[in-house]
Amino acid sequence: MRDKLLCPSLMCADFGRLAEEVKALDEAGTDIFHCDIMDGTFVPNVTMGIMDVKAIRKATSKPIDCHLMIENPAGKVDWFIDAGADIVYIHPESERYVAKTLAHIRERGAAAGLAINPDTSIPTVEEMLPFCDYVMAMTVNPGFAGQKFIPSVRDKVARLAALKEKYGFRLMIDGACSPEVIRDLYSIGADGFVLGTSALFGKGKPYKELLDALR
Ligand code: S6P
Ligand code: MG
Repeated sequence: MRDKLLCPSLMCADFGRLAEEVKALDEAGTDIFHCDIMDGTFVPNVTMGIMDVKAIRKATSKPIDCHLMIENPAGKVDWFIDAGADIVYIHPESERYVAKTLAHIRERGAAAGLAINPDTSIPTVEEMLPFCDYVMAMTVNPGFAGQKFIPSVRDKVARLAALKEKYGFRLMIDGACSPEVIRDLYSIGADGFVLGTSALFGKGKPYKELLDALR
């Protein structure tokens, strides 16, 4: 059976106890810590920043990803790699030189990720895929936790899964990943899932119990 990567979305954690939350999630079996970085322009919200990433880096040795929902990320990816990110996702909708920026992330020794909005089609990003270690399909419009899954993205996930081997990327899903969505999209080829309010936070159960059940 393929690995299933479980990636808690830390914007959904209790920030008053961030280091404790990270340690508890680490011990419960997190694969990758997901950090949502927003600029209030590319998406209508602002959440985490560089200081949060540095604090999380101190609290875990597991991989950290930074999902950059910001305009023109090219000049800013270094900030997040320097803060401790192992994986950096950029959006093609916010960057003119996508492949160049992905190549730069790799040159810096991090893994390069492309996060694509629900209405961004595969033909518009296919030339970028050789530069990707991870491709993350957004199943909500980015900006907020707790939104509804957009069902039309399922077909795109299946078509992206068919390209994984050719380009050598891992296929991730972000947005409204409930246990049912995870089961279904894993069965059609998704490798990893960002876990927010739909599966992990605010459930009143220990993280380990929830992560074990999802795995
Ligand atoms: C949304 C962001 C996500 C959310 C995550 C929340 O813009 O990129 O990473 O934090 O999707 O999960 P849920 O289960 O509350 O939708
Ligand atoms: Mg995200």
